Amino acid sequence: MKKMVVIVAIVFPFLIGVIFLGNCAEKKRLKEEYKVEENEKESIGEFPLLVSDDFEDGKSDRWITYPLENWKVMQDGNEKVFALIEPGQQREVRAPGAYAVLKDFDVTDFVFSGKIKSYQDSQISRRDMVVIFHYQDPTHFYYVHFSKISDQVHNIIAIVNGGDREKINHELAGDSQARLIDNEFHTFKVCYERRTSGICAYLDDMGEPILTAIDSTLSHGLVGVGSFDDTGCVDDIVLWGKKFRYK
Ligand SMILES: [Ca+2]
Ligand SMILES: [Ca+2]
Repeated sequence: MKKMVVIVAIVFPFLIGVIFLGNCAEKKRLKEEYKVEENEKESIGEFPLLVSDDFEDGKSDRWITYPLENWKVMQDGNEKVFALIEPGQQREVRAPGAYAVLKDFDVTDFVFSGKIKSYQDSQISRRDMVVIFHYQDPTHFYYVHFSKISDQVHNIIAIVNGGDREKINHELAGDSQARLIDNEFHTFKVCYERRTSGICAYLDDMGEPILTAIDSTLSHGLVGVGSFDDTGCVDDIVLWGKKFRYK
């Protein structure tokens, strides 16, 4: 009996130790496998994290780019960024001339955030970077135009629906706050809620949108970035959302 007690006293804590260490190893493996960074939120409300990209691996194979050769991952200071190195050309409809969209994430509701920087001369008031969403094909998508000035076609939310782009945001032409004023990075966030068809766009201040709209014309598609007719770059892209499912 005494022998039995001694064996249990030695073996039991040993087994607990093995299970505990095994659990730690499993957690470490999962963390490595999915590379969940401490600073990346795994979900926003009910929307799971779909993708994040800081371009530090030098790759851009998650993106479809237009024009193909105008985009490349390159060094910008201490960071690798995804850069639009040549402006796009105007196409058959008035719309951003260059863009890159994330190819695997056709979303309805979403929150899309990241950093954008314009390489255009800061004296040029019509300088811009855009955020694309609900992209379905080259002439059907929405975009948020961030610029240095606000008017009917600058610093707006617009729809491209088979023809020239049209302003759809509530803020009157000239009234929206234009913050793309320099050659620094600016944090953006664009959100769409399917239930209300509400669209919100933020720049620098993540608490107060500078552009708002309600529109349900397209309702789903890919997200991305670009510029109407300038150059610039993006970094630290994060997308949370609900994937669209064909019925
Ligand atoms: Ca980076
Ligand atoms: Ca421009």
